[in-house]
Amino acid sequence: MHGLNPFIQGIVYSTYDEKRGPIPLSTLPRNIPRQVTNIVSKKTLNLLSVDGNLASNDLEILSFAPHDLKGLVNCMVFMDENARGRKRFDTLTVLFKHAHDGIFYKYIDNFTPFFNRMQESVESRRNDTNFTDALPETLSSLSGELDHLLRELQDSELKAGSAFPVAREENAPVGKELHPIGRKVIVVGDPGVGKTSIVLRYTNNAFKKTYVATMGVSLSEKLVQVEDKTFEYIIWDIAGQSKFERMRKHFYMGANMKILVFDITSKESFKNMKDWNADIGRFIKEPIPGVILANKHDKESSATVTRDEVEQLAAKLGMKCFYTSALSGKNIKEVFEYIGTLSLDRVSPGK
Ligand SMILES: Nc1nc2c(ncn2[C@@H]2O[C@H](COP(=O)(O)OP(=O)(O)OP(=O)(O)O)[C@@H](O)[C@H]2O)c(=O)[nH]1
Ligand SMILES: [Mg+2]
Repeated sequence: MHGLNPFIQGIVYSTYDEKRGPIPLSTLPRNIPRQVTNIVSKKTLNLLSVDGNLASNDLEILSFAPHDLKGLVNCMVFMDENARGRKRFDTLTVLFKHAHDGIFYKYIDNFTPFFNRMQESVESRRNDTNFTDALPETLSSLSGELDHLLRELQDSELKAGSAFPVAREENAPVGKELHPIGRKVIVVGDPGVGKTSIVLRYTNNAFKKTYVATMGVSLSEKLVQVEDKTFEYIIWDIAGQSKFERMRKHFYMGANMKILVFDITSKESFKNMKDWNADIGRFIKEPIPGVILANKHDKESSATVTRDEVEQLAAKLGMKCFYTSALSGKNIKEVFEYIGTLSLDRVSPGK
């Protein structure tokens, strides 16, 4: 145990050394594999040098793909009389697992003040000779603050009724193989079609009559056994309202599976299925498997979309369609079992 918050895999402080290039100066825990710290230092400092206009103190999210990791990166530029160009470039990266990136995208503004404060304190000491020696303490106090913040966010989300993914203490540390197999599932479709209700039925076997529009994204997770493999679904229930359009592309990134939902009593939501599918395609380069849900099947008598139309759409998009009802629970479990078998085909050997 390294005492880090279970959502945080590590913290890396890097600098651009004039002779050696990008190097990690200090890490928490100390034993993060070299391959990881090297790629973090290179990629984050590249961000600063490639994009010269990038303001000091911008928070960015970067992917360190081969390691299933992402990082919240704080870029810093300090004045230093002794450095070439009189500037010193540092980055501070908080690493987390790809599957948990929703929390960091969603709450990036909540993290900013912590990084600002840390940067100020670093700035005042950056040119001290013992700066590097004091870094472990700085990282450890930042780690404590982030732990506190993450727990607060988790509490408030739980109170608000949305499921916050639970990062287990025994989460595999950096560099180790991950068990169970993490799978990011995105759920999209027009507002009010029943995305949140479907997820709630699946994860809690519950149903709510009142419609509360999802703000941005709501995350939940569920362990599923498919044949001899255990999957950890991280379900991203994405808000359908158009005001969330801009942030959506962030939510699509890294998805392994998609669930497209329409409401059989809303022709409009059915017509928009193609657009939702295309929207995902724009931001995810590799095609991902998915399924179409014709929801609110309990209201079949007032359906405005015919079976023929549904079949045509399914054929056109190359996906299977299920008639579901979050109200009655019809086909909900089956849908998730089905996408489990889809992802089985995609699990690469050795994973
Ligand atoms: N009769 C019936 N009502 C449903 C069903 N699924 C959802 N609803 C109702 O439809 C309304 C909207 O459901 P939500 O799950 O919040 O819709 P959403 O797709 O998450 O909407 P956004 O978050 O705005 O994108 C709620 O009042 C639900 O109770 C269903 O299968 N049958
Ligand atoms: Mg919703």
